[in-house]
Amino acid sequence: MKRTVWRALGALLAAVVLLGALPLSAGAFADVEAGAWYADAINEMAGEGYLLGYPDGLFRPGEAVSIGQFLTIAGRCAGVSPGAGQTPHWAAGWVQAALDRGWVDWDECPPTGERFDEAVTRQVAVKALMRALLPDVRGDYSTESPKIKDFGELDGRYYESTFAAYAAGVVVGHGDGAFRPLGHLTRGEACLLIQRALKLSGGGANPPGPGVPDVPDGPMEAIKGGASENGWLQVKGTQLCNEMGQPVVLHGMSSHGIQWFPEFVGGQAIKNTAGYGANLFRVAMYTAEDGYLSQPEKMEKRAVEAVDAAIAQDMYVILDWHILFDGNPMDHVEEAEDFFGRMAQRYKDTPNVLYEICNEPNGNVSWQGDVKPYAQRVVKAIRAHSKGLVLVGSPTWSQDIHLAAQDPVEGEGILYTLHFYAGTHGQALRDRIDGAMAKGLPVFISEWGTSRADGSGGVFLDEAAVWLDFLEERGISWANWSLCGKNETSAALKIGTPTDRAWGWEDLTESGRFVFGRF
Ligand code: DCB
Repeated sequence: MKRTVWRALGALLAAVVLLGALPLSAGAFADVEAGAWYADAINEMAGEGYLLGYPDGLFRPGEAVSIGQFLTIAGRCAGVSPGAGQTPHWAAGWVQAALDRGWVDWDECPPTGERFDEAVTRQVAVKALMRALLPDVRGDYSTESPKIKDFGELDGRYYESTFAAYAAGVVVGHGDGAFRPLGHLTRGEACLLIQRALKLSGGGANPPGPGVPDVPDGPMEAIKGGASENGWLQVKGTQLCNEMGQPVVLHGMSSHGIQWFPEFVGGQAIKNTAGYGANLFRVAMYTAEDGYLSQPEKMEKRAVEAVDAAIAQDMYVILDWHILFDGNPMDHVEEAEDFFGRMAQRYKDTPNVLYEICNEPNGNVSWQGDVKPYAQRVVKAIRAHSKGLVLVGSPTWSQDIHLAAQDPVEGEGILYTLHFYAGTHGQALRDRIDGAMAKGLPVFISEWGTSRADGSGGVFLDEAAVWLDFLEERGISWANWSLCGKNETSAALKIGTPTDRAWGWEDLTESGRFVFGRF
């Protein structure tokens, strides 16, 4: 037994030495002071992607760690994927993964969610951790129990895992020798325990990268930046603002064509993007290519279901009239007036919905002769019922915002879309945005991709990063093409990824990881 402890200490020492040799970054969190006893563990684990902290950039090391948080981090360290969560809670998939593997039992943490935010007891945390990372370690009663001063308080159910934790050196006990099985752990302490177990397990070589933040501000029904927080959106100058007039930025995924990928506009798929921090979703309802024009009832029903699924997650949602092969929106202006009139009526009391009236005009089409007059008519149809924002495209696949800037559409609550693909479009188009904004045009990136303009090639992540930094500086919102598992580089999911469960990092493509990491 002494041996095991020495080995554990040795591993820890090696880790400390290794850490010392690394250029220690400034530290990931403002409230984790360098030199604090838990700082190295937190910084190292955050650096490897196991910890994400709170969305406000703090870690809150002194706060009690919840069951949901603890199981999420343990799951990431064990390299498992989240399971099919039974509630919309952000941790549901991770708790399910722990339940499926017997790291915790139903009575310790029911999958129904009501206890996910409760502080975890030390005995449950240690059991889950040992089962997740060091399932083969054993400690014997006669050696380990004397180390635990308050052994009498330990429920027999936790003997095996607690002895194992002492034997391995994962738990070294308080100065007074007590384990406090029913006490709680701070987030800082939890981090130290998990890191010890992770190192002893030989893990840590293949970290998962950033995933679902372990501790969003609240349950996903009230995601950060969602509609319940921001209400009706409005435009002030060139800036998108919330109902109170404060700037807001929306980030999220665009669907692919809903006629081809219905499973990616189901409730679970949309919820998964919210779980990674998206507060926006775009429903791309193609008009041509077997879309709305050839099967209007079916496509409208599907679009409405997708919009409702996004609303259920408190997200903003773009209803996109996805013209593409039909390059001139005027060709079907009556259908568009009819459709958007009905939708605006349906969602007249719902601040979540934005209306994108023509995805990408292209071909032989002009701003003044076609797109603007089309927009005037459809805006009128929408405004008869709703004050929801309207997004207007422009010729050349929604790149000609300079033409719109010279001659904008009349009315309130209108933004102009610009679409770019990082492998095709660069500085010239960014300059065009600055030029249009200088003329007072509000810009919205309702579609962009990490690929070339044909949806494949690359991916071009360096170029995409330049683009996103540019947009962030200007407070411009965006949706990324696209949420599907098609065999093209712009797709966010790997081919064949199931859509009925949460997605782990390993489900995402290179593009998906980059984009989800930026929500
Ligand atoms: C846009 C469209 C979008 C298209 C992507 C990528 O088109 F809004 O529908 O998506 O950008 O090209 C692609 C899918 C393919 C699908 C194809 C046809 O990724 O899986 O087969 O639509 O439905 C653009 C944007 C920009 C430019 C050209 C296109 N451009 N385009 O700058 O030349 O030709 O579709």
